[in-house]
Amino acid sequence: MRFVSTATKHVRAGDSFDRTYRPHMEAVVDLADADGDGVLSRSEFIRLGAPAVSEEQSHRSFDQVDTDGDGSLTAQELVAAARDFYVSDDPEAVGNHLFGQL
Ligand SMILES: [Ca+2]
Ligand SMILES: [Ca+2]
Repeated sequence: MRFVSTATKHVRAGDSFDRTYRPHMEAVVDLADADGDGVLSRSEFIRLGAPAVSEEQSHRSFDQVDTDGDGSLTAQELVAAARDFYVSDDPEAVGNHLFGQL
């Protein structure tokens, strides 16, 4: 429990979470960005799919994480979803659609 409260405090503190997570998400985008435009299209994101996640769920996740609705995912949108996953108590939080629920 102490780990969870300490980790949550770290995630909520300033921009330290973004600084820590951004390189990870940029690497994910780089690996999956087949056309090299610097963002993930829907098809690039779907190809990333986790084995336990249906293609239908991947489409729903894409729609949730694409918060500006431009049809592509940036590293920043993925970082925001990850932050949301760790700090939000809302079961419908965007990050829960990407990573599942704790
Ligand atoms: Ca791309
Ligand atoms: Ca977007």
